[in-house]
Parts: sequence; structure tokens; C-alpha cells
Amino acid sequence: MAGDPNEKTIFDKIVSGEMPSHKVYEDERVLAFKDVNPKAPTHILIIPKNKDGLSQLRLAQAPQHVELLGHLMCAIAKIAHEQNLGDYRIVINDGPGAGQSVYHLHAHLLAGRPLGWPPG
Ligand code: DGP
Repeated sequence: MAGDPNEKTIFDKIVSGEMPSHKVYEDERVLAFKDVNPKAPTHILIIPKNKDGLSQLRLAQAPQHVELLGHLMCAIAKIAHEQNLGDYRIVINDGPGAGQSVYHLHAHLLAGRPLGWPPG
């Protein structure tokens, strides 16, 4: 684990509006916006607005996290449907060895090109 799980990140600033973002979906619990460094024609990040200590997925061990992550996954399904994405991939990088660079739990939603398997 890297640092304090409640430490503020750039994504908190996006949630508060201090940092601009291209929002594609928002509800009471999650926010989705375009990745600044897209790895596919569609590359959207979906984050909990209040990360509640969830800097990374491995810390999802409390009952409220079950509900939050269920909500987040259903929001992804809704976004994919609304945006008519067809086939898509969800990625959650957990830890530096997996490529995580922002310690505010987030899912990557990738679509718009063939997505090879296994990923790198
Ligand atoms: P990860 O490597 O899994 O922690 O993904 C972090 C992603 O966040 C990465 O694909 C780039 C993106 N990102 C970093 N800073 C910003 C930002 O300020 N705005 C937006 N829209 N995306 C960002």
C-alpha cells in the first residue's frame, strides 16, 4: 500500500471542481470522466466521489465498500449502455506493480478498439 489511504489526490480536486475534467456521468456516489491520457478511443475513469479510505481496491474490506463497489459497477454498465459502447473492458490497477498511479480507487472503462488478452 502506498501512503495514507485518506490522502487527497488529483481526483478529489476533480470531484470538488478545483480541477477541470470532461465529465460523462455523475450520480450521488460516483463520477465518471474522460482519462487525460487515453489508451483506447473510449477511455473513461469511474471513481467514488467520496473514496472513504479506498485509495486502492485491496482496502475494500468493510460492509459499506460492498455497496459502494456494487454501485460503481452498475454505474459502469449504465455508462456503457448510454454511450452504446458495445464490447468493453474494465481495469482496476491495484498497486504500483500493476500500474496504479493515482491513489483514489478508480476503474478504467476502455472501448472502441480490439482489446487483446492477456493485457500487458
Ligand atoms: P492508474 O494508472 O490506474 O492509477 O490510472 C490513473 C489514470 O488517471 C491515468 O490513466 C491517467 C489519469 N489521470 C491522471 N491525472 C488526471 C487528470 O488530472 N485528469 C484526468 N482526466 N485523468 C487523469
